[in-house]
Amino acid sequence: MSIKKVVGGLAILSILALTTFPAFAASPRPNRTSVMSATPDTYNASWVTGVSQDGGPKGQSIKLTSTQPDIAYYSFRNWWNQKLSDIRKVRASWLLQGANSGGSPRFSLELDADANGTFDENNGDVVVYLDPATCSVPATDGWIESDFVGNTTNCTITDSSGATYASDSTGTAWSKLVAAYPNAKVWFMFVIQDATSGTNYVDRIMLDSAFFTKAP
Ligand SMILES: [Ca+2]
Repeated sequence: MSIKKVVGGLAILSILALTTFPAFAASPRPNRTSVMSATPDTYNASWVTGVSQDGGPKGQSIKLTSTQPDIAYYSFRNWWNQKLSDIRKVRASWLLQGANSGGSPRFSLELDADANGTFDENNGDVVVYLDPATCSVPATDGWIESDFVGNTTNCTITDSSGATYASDSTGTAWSKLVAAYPNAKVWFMFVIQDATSGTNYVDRIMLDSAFFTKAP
């Protein structure tokens, strides 16, 4: 699995999209500005009933369905501006049923690394990739659980700078991420699949005190 490879691939696809893949060019990307102006912040994604880590006919989860090179995403409003170092909980459960390539699906956590109130990847800000393929443990009924902040032994986190943070005897992946960006503030957070054909489900998403387990 290589995030850099995925990102590079996407860049190539984006260029190709201008000429040969209008479907991909038409795919919107989530961004905070759109969310704040109340443009819909989901794409090929919605809460569904009957598939849930909680089980039962009434349980719900977020269903992401897309076919490469199309994408799917669901973004999380009202979880921004806090310091990265103040985050205490980022968890989710996943039921991965799609044909998934490296890095998809994942959370993309955009960081205003220099805390200057803008998000500019060309000026030191970064996207952190929280990937269930590299940070999770098996649960029941095919679900896997990610504890991105607390996982002490089986978690690797990467970011758009190419850096890698791994949980080991010297600390958690998350603690190393925070140490790398001590001043960072959360800019925007979304779950996305962009190298997948098929369907994946996400449930029991915990972002500090916010808990997403059914349609809001
Ligand atoms: Ca910034």
